[in-house]
Amino acid sequence: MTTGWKASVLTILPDMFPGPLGASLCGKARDAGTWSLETVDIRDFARDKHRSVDDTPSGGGPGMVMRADVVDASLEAAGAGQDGRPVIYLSPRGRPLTQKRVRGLTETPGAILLCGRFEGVDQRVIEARAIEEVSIGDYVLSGGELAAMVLIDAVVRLLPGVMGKKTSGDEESFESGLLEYPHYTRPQTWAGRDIPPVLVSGNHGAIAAWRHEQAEEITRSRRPDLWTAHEKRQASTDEND
Ligand code: 9D3
Repeated sequence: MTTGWKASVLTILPDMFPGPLGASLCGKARDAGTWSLETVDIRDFARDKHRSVDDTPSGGGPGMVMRADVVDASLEAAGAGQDGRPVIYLSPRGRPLTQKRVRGLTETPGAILLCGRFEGVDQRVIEARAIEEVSIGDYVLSGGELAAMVLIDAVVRLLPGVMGKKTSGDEESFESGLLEYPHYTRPQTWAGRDIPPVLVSGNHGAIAAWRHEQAEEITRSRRPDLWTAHEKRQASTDEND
């Protein structure tokens, strides 16, 4: 394939891209043609002399709203609905992005990512094009661009050939529902702290057991939501054997 997975990012701040996506693993995969990035400057689709992309909210209230006509024209130009790529609007009121959705996106030819600024996009264009809304978490960003980069990074690292086989296995360990155990490397003693002796014992059974306990304790203390889900899975698995 010549282009690979294609991300089209619709934004009024195209200069933010590729940004971090041009470096490291994502940058190398892009140079290799595993994926490609196109930015579409929404402002190019404004029709008035001031090139306005936003207007005051109907019904009143603070801030500005991105115009349906301008956003829709940018979506059309990006090929929305023409090539099997889902259109995703990065929005604080979207469904939370999950590893499951990320994995699903690796099976599509790419994605068209609409980045909001101001208070958001006119609801009519979201409905007219049945656009999926996705959030990256419960905190407030200045706009959708960084969220689009997060989504792209998460997808690209899963594309074939981007990471070694070993790291895609570590994917599965997170999906098994526990946070990771702690890691150590040489020197054996640093700043008066030793590596836990079990890790240098050579006893692989004891090492695996220790790591599992640590993963459980870290999950229990930091992520009660994951811990509860893990316990439920354990209970239903035990029932069946
Ligand atoms: C007062 C209402 N605000 C919603 C929380 C308005 C508002 C704040 C920030 C509207 C848009 C934004 C910009 N944020 C995003 O575009 C965004 C986002 C986010 O803020 N948090 C998590 N995920 C995302 S995805 C896009």
